Amino acid sequence: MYGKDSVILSDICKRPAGFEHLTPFCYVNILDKTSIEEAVVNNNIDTLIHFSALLSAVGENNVPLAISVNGRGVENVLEISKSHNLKLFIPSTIGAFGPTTTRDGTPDLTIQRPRTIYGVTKVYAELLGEYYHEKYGVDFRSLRFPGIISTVEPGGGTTDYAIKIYYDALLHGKHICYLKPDTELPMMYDTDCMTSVIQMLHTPSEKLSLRTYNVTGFSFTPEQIAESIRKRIPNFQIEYNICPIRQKIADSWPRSLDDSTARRDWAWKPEYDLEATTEIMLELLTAKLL
Ligand code: AKB
Repeated sequence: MYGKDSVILSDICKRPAGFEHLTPFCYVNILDKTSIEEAVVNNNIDTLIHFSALLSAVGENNVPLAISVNGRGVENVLEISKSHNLKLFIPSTIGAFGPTTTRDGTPDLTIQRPRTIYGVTKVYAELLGEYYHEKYGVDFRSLRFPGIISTVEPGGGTTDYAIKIYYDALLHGKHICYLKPDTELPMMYDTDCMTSVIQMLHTPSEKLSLRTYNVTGFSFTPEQIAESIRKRIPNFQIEYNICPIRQKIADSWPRSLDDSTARRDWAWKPEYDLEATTEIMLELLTAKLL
């Protein structure tokens, strides 16, 4: 869409095999402000998309690292966005809500008392970003995502099972799920996620009534996703071995999100439902794995 030379990927490790041809790439350590600033200045960057974070489950196992990557990382990119006049996108999450939030049709503006370090640092990112916007005019934008389903293998989240289940269905015909069969969570397919970021970044500032919006695709339980897979792989089996940490996190998160403000302000509309997601995931993973 932008031309491959207009986007630079960055990481603290070499990019994965198969992605070499995609776009230019550079080393950036989110905890080292100089390395971010060098990349911004040397490449004349105007927009920064800040994805690095420890997710909900892995964050609970390494709280100090989550505080520094999720907290210090956000402070660094906000300061650099202020100094170099960047547009800045930082994703937020359903994890920014907690057990005292309404769990069905959770609105944009409501109680946010998360009980994970991931959630606490994401509320910090939302509030600090909005503060930098108000005080310094930084063009900060954020979306609260549900679980994102893509073919990229997941890393350390509570919603990871919704990706792993497709891998397991194709490779083993069986998935052992760490959440209870009736645990309902909101999710979204990869393409819709990327579309929402691009659409929101393109929306003129004056049309944004918020700086942090909910966006969502569809909600389901492990039982329901298993049923959707079974329509295409009839022998597929699901068993349950509950992980208390992830179950507790999932039970504190919304079952569904109200994203009507995003729909109204910048015409947000997801394309993928559960059936379309199962269809594309099985098709793409069949090509990748089999
Ligand atoms: C997680 O499960 O931690 C993430 C999220 C919902 O933010 N996928």
